[in-house]
Amino acid sequence: MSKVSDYVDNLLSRLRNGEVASLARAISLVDSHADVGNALHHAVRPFTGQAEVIGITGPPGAGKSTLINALITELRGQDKRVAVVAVDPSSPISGGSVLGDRTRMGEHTDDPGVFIRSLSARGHLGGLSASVLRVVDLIDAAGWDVVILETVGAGQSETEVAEVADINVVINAPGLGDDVQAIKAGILEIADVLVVNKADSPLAQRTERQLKAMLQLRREESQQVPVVSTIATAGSGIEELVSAIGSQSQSKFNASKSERLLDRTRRLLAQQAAEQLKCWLQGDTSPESASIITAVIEGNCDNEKAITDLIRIRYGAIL
Ligand SMILES: Nc1nc2c(ncn2[C@@H]2O[C@H](COP(=O)(O)OP(=O)(O)OP(=O)(O)O)[C@@H](O)[C@H]2O)c(=O)[nH]1
Ligand SMILES: [Mg+2]
Repeated sequence: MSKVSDYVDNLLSRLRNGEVASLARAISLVDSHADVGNALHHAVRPFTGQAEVIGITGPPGAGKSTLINALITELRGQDKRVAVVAVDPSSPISGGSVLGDRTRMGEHTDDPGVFIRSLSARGHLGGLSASVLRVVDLIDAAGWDVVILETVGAGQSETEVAEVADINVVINAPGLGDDVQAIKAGILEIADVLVVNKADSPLAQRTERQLKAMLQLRREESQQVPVVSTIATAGSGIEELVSAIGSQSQSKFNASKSERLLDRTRRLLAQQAAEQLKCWLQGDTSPESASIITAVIEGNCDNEKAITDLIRIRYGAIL
């Protein structure tokens, strides 16, 4: 056996025994060292599929971290072990918002049933969301019941990271500029549950009305997306939120863990395939590919056919 596989075996068994330090180590490895990280991710795979991954997304200052703090309290009350991964796709280095997160979830830092980790957006070959999924797999294999993924609102990459979650909760709050505009169209589309936080504000009802109207415009199945009002600072509405998440999860995956895992892994593979194809196609400067691209420019070939042809001539793929 090689040194790498000995090391991976040892780390895996400590991880499976619930050693928190080994989880932190494993996350750093998967996050940075390609070879050992890949081997480790491969090794944990058979043990994944138990944890439920809940995405919490929304504009800066909507109250995500405060709400997560309240959610942790609720879930701990149900005896669930909760891990939180905070991701900021816009900042290359974890900074201010992470410090903020630590304070807002501070009351749980001494609880061995709570694990909080921030992930910076720096240096993720193959895409940030693929990295997040791998980290989620590690936490899952380490036996945590729930993984909460906090993503700060930052456009396209935010939506991609949010897609890692089985169930997405999108949070909005009054008083964030042009209220509902703060929620980007793309993120609304992936919402399984919508939250109007800061319901103690006099403007909250207006935000809720606007949100429901926007939801109806943008999604045909809008009536299936529950809108929950919360006051995260007071823990109010959290029970309702947990039950809305539960029922959405039930209808989305038929309450089946294997279906949830299938769905999650399918998304991981699709994202990696997209990244890989992009690298391949961009690097292909052969005369054959140039002639296909020229055909596109001259209007003699549509994009879909060109993509198929580019893959076929270069890789002999059967499409
Ligand atoms: N009045 C009121 N204030 C709240 C509520 N929830 C959160 N806040 C406050 O709103 C501010 C932002 O809360 P955070 O939890 O840090 O928001 P966030 O969405 O995590 O912010 P970022 O991580 O920076 O994107 C803090 O000052 C909270 O105390 C609420 O329900 N009512
Ligand atoms: Mg936060």
